[in-house]
Amino acid sequence: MERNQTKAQRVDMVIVGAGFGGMYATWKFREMGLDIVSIEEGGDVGGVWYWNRYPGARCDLLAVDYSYGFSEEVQQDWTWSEQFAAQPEILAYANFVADRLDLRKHYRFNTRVEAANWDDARQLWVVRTDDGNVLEAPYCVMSTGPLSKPTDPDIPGISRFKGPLLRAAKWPHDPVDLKGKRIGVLGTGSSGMQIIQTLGRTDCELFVFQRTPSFTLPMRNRKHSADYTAELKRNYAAIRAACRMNPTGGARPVSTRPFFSLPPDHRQELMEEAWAHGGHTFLGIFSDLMTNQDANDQVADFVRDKIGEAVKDPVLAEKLKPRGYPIFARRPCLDSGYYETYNLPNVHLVDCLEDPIVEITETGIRTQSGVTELDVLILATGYDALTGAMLSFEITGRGGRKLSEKWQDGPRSLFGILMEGFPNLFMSTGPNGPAALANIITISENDVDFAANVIRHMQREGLGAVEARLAPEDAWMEQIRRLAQGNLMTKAKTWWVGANVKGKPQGMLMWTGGFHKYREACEAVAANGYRDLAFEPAKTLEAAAH
Ligand code: N01
Repeated sequence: MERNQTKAQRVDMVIVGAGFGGMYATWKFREMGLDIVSIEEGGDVGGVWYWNRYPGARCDLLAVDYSYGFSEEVQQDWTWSEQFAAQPEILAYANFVADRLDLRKHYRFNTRVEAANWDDARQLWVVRTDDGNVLEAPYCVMSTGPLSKPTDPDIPGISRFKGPLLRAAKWPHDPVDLKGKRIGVLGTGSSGMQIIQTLGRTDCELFVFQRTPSFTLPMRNRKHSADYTAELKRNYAAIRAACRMNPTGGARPVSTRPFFSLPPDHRQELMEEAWAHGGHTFLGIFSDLMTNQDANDQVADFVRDKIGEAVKDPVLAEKLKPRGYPIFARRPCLDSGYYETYNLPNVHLVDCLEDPIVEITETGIRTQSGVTELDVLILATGYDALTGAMLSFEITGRGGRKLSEKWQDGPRSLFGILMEGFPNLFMSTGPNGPAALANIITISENDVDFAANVIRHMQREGLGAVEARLAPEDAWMEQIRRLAQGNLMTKAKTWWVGANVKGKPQGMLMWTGGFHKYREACEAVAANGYRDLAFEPAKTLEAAAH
């Protein structure tokens, strides 16, 4: 059948994505009795964990936080083996949830959305997929993920490289033989660091092409004992409640103690203790690290000293020490011996600030000083984050307005969930929410619950369409702008501010006020009878039935 002759399938809701946001939405709306089709480009569930199978991939948020709280059955029956789970365990968890809650039957895998257009007269979305099918649904949920559209570096010759070119973000599913190879790694963000500290300890010659050094803190991962697991399972309700009250959406220490409120020796003692303890403890000892440059400088000096202690060659240590931006203004990583990796004889640093990359050749990377011959090149060069996935297909809202037009100066929405001009389109962990600055799973549950409550309200009132009102959306964007003004996070060139993609509008893309405040803002809209949202009565009997 020709594509334009395809008969549309009518359902209640289309959900895009099989990451943790999409899976939760699929469960939630199925439980509400909606007829759902969920679409996923990958071959199975897991989102970023389905794709990111690179050596050493691991979540540096506590597994207990980075897991669903909505299902007592799931959290009691699943057991995390260690504090910070590795990718295979997280993917196994996603599969466990999909099996236990019977989610796969709603999914069309290996399928991409090509376009979603709002039909105003019929109050529904017409969604076209790359297999030529068309779905029509009153509601659409975009759980496309903040980090799902990888970017290749803008380096001449990248397509000429003859050896395997592997992307951290789309790692091959079949095993890759890297034994004894000369491997180049481009990128020293969270992905690159995990690859480097893992491959560096294997039989290979590793060449790290570092442009901007990143700060990282020791993870000091620990296995969960049986007693600890039992205690955890007894306390899940309290842990989830704590996550929802926390700025990070996780059960983490948060300090109200400004850096300079303590004498220098006490500050030093706290930093040493936190460093020795590992994990996120370090981030929770002072309250003003992202607002007080002097405090930030002193903490950065402390970490630079630690790099000096870890790396034996003082010249190399200097090259690995980040300078010129505040610590934690790029996403801090948690590592397991990252800096120490550079003491190994098979690990070589190419400092691209001193010796910039000129081009990629058929057999390696040419920097100003010469060519480094490579068998394999690994790209860990990041993502067109937060907006990239949503803008990778055509979304057309009311009156034929494209999302790319609405977002031409940067993303705009209310809470990263609803948008003026795009009725019945809900996002989970969208831009303008806390997104990557807090626990993605806590945010997903919040956002999907918000959407579910709005839809229930519409069902009760016989309403056919909802969107954000323009004034509250503008006010939310203004709050994001004001919060970011005093925040040192804007002082580094990162994907957080859109600086890693050429031509992307620059500015803080996320809500920096903390997850707890974000949740309160979402709840206030519901408590105020949704007056920040504009509703339309159902125009047709069919629309009224939803
Ligand atoms: O990407 P990044 P990522 N020439 O954007 C370099 C999450 N995550 O995939 O900074 C040379 O951080 C670039 O250099 P520079 C987490 O939220 C979490 O590592 O532009 N280098 C940088 O070093 C994270 O923040 C986990 O100078 C080039 C790197 O590529 C987010 O994903 C694990 C270049 C990109 O770093 C993204 O992390 C992994 C060029 N032309 C990811 N272009 C955990 O939970 C780019 N680079 C642990």
